[in-house]
Amino acid sequence: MPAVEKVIADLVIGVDHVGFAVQNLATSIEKWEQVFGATLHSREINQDQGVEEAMLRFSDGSQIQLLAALNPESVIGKFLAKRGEGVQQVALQVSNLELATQRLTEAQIPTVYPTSKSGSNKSSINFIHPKYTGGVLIELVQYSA
Ligand code: V0V
Repeated sequence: MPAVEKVIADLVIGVDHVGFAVQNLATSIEKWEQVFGATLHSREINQDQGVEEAMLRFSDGSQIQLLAALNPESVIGKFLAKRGEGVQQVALQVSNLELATQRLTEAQIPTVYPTSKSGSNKSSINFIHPKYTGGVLIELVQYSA
């Protein structure tokens, strides 16, 4: 059993966002704006991840991410087909994603990618597989300075 205490404890800043898989991005944005009072912060296409995503913010700075599939074979497309709409990820902001990925790998905690990928708002992202975290996909996100 590898040592898993404090693996990335000094690198985690806090919860960055909760991500929802949605069928229709425009309708979902409208719902979060109209019903819950969130404000659209950004909207972009990430071809690498096969998603169109929107980040919405509340007045305290907390964020909701809405993820729509660009095609049925994408991660979100498969998630929607298998499970329907719902929470797809919880994202933690980290101060150093490469170091976090390295430490997780050393501790034999399964990351989805060996190195960082591009995320929204010029971030770098990686993920911890849900089989390690009680069935919840954890995204790790680092924003450029
Ligand atoms: C799959 N499973 C999940 C899950 N996806 N459990 C909780 N949350 C999820 N999101 C479970 C599924 O129920 C199965 O459990 C098992 O994992 C294997 O399922 P699968 O359908 O075969 O899925 P895989 O293995 O093909 O893919 C699972 C992984 C995939 C985690 C590898 O979702 C992935 O690559 N995720 C990272 C990329 C990503 O999520 N991109 C979209 C967001 P049982 O049946 O075995 O118990 S992009 C994004 O967030 C961006 C751009 C951003 O933030 O900026």
